[in-house]
Amino acid sequence: MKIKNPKLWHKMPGGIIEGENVLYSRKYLKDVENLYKSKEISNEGKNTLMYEVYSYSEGDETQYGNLFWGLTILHPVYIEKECNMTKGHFHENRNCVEYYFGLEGEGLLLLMDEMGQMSAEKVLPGSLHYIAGNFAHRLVNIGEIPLKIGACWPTTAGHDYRAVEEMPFPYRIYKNNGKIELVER
Ligand code: PAN
Ligand code: ZN
Repeated sequence: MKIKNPKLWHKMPGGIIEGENVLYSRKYLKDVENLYKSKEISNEGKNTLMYEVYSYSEGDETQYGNLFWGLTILHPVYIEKECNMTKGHFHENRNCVEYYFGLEGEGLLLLMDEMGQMSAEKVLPGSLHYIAGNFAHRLVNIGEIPLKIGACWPTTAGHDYRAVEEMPFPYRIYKNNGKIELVER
């Protein structure tokens, strides 16, 4: 019997499990500019790479009980001092929970319930974050290096971005002279 080599999931960007069932997507500023307060983004700025998402699963994605394993990389970009963030979403299936955990860099995880109440957790290497099924979640990079987090969630969860567009997270996150500021909209 041959012993198999393990998948080095945290090295996904290095291509270690490339060619297997890995999905990859990226967002440029032009894809997410509406999230930011600034309306003065140059055409050149719009091509800034903001974040990358790898996700991986085996077997049938429509099968209840199956899981995605994911890696998100949020680059250290500031739009007039506002920190880089993911779009943020609820899961379409509000029963589907998720774990995030910090790998590299420094961030915040914003959690918002369906009434629009928000809390925030510090994300750092080794931190573990349980995201209940009925909470919208958004990652924010508050550091100077890429923020990398691992994630695990059901393949049947789905992404509900619309609910967050209709009821945005109530705070914007800025870094001003090295200090993090949460500013109410
Ligand atoms: C993550 C997120 C990823 C990107 O894999 O999808 O961090 O964030 P947005 O999807 O909000 O752009 C996750 O939470 N999956 O469920
Ligand atoms: Zn999610």
